[in-house]
Amino acid sequence: MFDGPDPIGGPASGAEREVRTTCPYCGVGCGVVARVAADGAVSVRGDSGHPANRGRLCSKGSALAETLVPDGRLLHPEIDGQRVGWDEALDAVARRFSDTIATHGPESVAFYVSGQLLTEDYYAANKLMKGFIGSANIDTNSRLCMASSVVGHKRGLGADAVPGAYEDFECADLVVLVGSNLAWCHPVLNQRLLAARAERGTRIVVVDPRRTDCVDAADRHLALQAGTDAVLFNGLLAWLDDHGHRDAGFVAAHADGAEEALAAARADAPDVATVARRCGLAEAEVAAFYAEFAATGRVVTVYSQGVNQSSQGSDTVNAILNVHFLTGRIGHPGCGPFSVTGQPNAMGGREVGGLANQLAAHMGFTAEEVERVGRFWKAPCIADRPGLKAVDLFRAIEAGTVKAVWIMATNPAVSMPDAGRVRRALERCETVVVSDCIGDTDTGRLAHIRLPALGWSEKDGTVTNSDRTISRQRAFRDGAGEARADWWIVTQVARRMGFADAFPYESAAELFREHAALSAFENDGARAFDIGALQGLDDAGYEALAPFPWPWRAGEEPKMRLFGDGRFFTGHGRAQMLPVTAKPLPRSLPDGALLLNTGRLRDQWHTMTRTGLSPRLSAHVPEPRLDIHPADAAARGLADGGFARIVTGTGEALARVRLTDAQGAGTMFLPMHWTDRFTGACVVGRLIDDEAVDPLSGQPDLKRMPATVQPWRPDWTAFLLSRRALEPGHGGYWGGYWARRAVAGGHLVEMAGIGAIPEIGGWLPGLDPAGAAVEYRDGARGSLRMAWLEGDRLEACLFVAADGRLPPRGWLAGLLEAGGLDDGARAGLLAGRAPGAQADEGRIVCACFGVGINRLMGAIRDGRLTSVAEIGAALKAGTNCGSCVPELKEVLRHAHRHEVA
Ligand SMILES: Nc1nc2c(c(=O)[nH]1)N[C@H]1C(S)=C(S)[C@@H](COP(=O)(O)OP(=O)(O)OC[C@H]3O[C@@H](n4cnc5c(=O)[nH]c(N)nc54)[C@H](O)[C@@H]3O)O[C@H]1N2
Ligand SMILES: Nc1nc2c(c(=O)[nH]1)N[C@H]1C(S)=C(S)[C@@H](COP(=O)(O)OP(=O)(O)OC[C@H]3O[C@@H](n4cnc5c(=O)[nH]c(N)nc54)[C@H](O)[C@@H]3O)O[C@H]1N2
Ligand code: SF4
Ligand SMILES: [Mo]
Repeated sequence: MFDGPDPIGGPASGAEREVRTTCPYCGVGCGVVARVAADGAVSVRGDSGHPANRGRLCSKGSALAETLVPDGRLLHPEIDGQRVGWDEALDAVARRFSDTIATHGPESVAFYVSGQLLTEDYYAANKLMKGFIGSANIDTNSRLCMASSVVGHKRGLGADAVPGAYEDFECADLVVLVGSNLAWCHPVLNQRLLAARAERGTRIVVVDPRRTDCVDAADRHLALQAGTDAVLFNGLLAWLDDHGHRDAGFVAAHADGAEEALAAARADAPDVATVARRCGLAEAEVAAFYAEFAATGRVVTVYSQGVNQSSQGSDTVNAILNVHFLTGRIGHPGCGPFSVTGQPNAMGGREVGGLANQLAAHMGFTAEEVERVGRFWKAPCIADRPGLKAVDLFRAIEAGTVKAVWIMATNPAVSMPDAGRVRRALERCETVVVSDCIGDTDTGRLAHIRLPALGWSEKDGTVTNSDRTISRQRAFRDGAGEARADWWIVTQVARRMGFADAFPYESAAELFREHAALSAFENDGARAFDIGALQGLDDAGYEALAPFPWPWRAGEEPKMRLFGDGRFFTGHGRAQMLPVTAKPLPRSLPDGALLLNTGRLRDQWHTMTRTGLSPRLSAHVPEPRLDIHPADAAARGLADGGFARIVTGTGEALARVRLTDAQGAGTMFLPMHWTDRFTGACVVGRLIDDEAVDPLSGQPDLKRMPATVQPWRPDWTAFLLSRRALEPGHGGYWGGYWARRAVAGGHLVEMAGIGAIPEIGGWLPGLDPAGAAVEYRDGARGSLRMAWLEGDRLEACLFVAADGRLPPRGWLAGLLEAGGLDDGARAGLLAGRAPGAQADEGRIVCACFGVGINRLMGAIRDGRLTSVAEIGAALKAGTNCGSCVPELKEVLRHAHRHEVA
């Protein structure tokens, strides 16, 4: 359907080649062209022929080649930490699962999978569990991500189908971002929105308790109280009706439940004054937003985790759908509700039925559907009822009723709420199998059997992005070590469990054809998901498959936009408006506690197993960072750049403090990314309990956890730079606070501790303190500086200070990359700066061109730069993906404020 140059072949060796594939990070699903040079070096660029990005990439996409390093890959199957062959590992998984099922029944086993699997992998895992093991205990990390939207879609639209397309962002007149930090989390979609705004003046409203980078380009920011979105949208529904903005024709012909929904909305939010009070907003702001919404026909309401990850996420989704139904703003260019999905294949997982409460291909557990899928699969004992949702699944593991679990492509020891409890449950579980591309993950550490999976660049299959576009991910390199495709691993285990006939697959294409056939099987149009046109696709066609949106029914064209005809997938074909009653926050807020909000950073991806390998991406926010309002910080004695200890009922964490008024008073924000592999104590999942869960979707509330915070005052601080990888697993000193990251040429660990400085001998396994080439001690000031050389190259250096005064890291880190040290560098080594002292880059603001805060400030000062364009001309910063533009503006504002003062 979308034209573009023909994709060029899969893995081969020798000559230079280019392969078109898809970015493995967010749900925008950008097309990527990977170029493999004759020597095997990889570079990437955006695919100008891909409909999602038309050549654009963000900082994470641009840095993909940097993450294609062998560091940390799981290369061989392992049982109890010992390398084994594939046969032995697969036999062991099959035997352990079969034995458990034979003794305790099919409900005693489970799979926990992920939106980072390809559709073909997902399809195989779902078929094995639901069709052949006979239990629906397969759930996915999409439970933590999109489950509330799934419920909202099904209730309102009758199917889990995003109505619109990315193009709608470009032809809308108003885009409302609700609980979505599009600038950081869907950057290319944000770029498309900003380009449209520049061209046609699209207005943008941000609804988020934080002032995110999205606000930079917005006309209005509604910094509402966390958890009050349902009030805001109920109020809007009532207001629209009261002020004559109902599309009476659409409602009469195509929507049910309007009066009930309006009655509930009026009870909750009868007028602007009530909404303003309940949401903590000014009346004028609310009134202006409502009027703007009413006056604009082309409105897209974009929502994400600020809405979904809530104990009333499903209802909030329906409150949003209700206003689009009341005004008939759905199914046409430039309007509609738009759930932006997180993971590259969150949507594909929903299509195959990867959630425990779905069966397969948009079918659920009615007797008719169970019979139909069972017949299609020729499944002897298909599951006939929903299985356990993620939180309940891990509780069942804890209780011992689930005795064997296979975790694929997700890191629940970090990402689940009450991650401490999840870890204890896994420690107790009889059989834990983990398939991952990375060897040492927090979850992998708890596994009995570890299976090496192919990673991006090696794996082959399809993914579905946020606007239902299905794209191919293609392999362009051989797998690392003995890693194999996830679908292959599942297929092999299924065969060994006795289901060889149903798992004959030798290629991803075979799985795709079967998936396509099931989507069309006895589908008379009642099921939205139908890609029957592709059930006969041959291998060459699969290889060449160009991106297309579903549905693509046999004999028809793919459909970019749904519901334009006013027909929905509810039984009666009408949209369903639902009465929604806003609820108070699910947890009480003790005296002195603040609300802890959690989410994402611009340049990291989830548990950092891949983005953490990139020095560029790790430089934007180098350490776990707590954002807090200056007033809340002052009241607690917290200083900017100091440390904070954050405590909740389930756990605690240590993080660096950043004071910022972007954070609303009474709230704090911690990124979700750090794990035990990257820092001493900042697994955010440990801080959040698993009690507050949406009763319908099972999605946990990860954004509103009461927490107390206090200063943590170390007696000394230090950093260690080393050419060799530094990880806690390698031994050495890792007490108190530490955070490690990749730097060009090596590794950097920041450290801090209480009490006496530990014995130096223990710090650096393999490095003898007596072997230090240079050493400087100042007993009075409690400072110590040491450096180790190998030949004339810097091997490692350690700086410790009791007064907090440590040199900048940039120049020293650069020495790791340099060849031999010249005399000047040697002389500067212990001072931590070059003799001529050029400015240290400092924290990196522009990841694409590696431009740091110090260079920026210097250029602004010396070059008298006053605009982002001038910065771009001088330093290139902000001229590639543009994600740092809001931050550049902030730096400019700050620099000029300083100048005036
Ligand atoms: N850089 C980067 N991008 C990513 C990812 C990543 O790890 N890194 N992950 C991907 C995935 S899987 C996902 S799911 C998406 C998530 O994408 P987003 O949902 O955009 O990201 P989050 O940071 O989780 O949260 C979004 C916003 O919700 C706000 N919020 C919190 N509470 C409330 C509330 O009560 N009401 C409202 N209105 N807003 C609230 C937060 O302040 C935050 O700014 O990102 C995807 N993209
Ligand atoms: N506090 C808090 N917690 C959250 C969230 C939040 O906002 N706040 N957000 C939630 C959301 S929306 C999400 S989506 C989750 C994400 O959380 P996770 O899914 O746990 O995070 P990832 O780091 O993406 O884990 C993916 C794992 O799969 C591996 N992997 C990558 N590709 C492959 C592959 O092809 N095959 C296999 N077998 N393995 C692979 C990676 O190395 C990594 O270990 O976190 C959730 N948890
Ligand atoms: S926007 Fe998302 S899909 Fe596109 S390059 Fe960035 S991370 Fe990858
Ligand atoms: Mo997600």
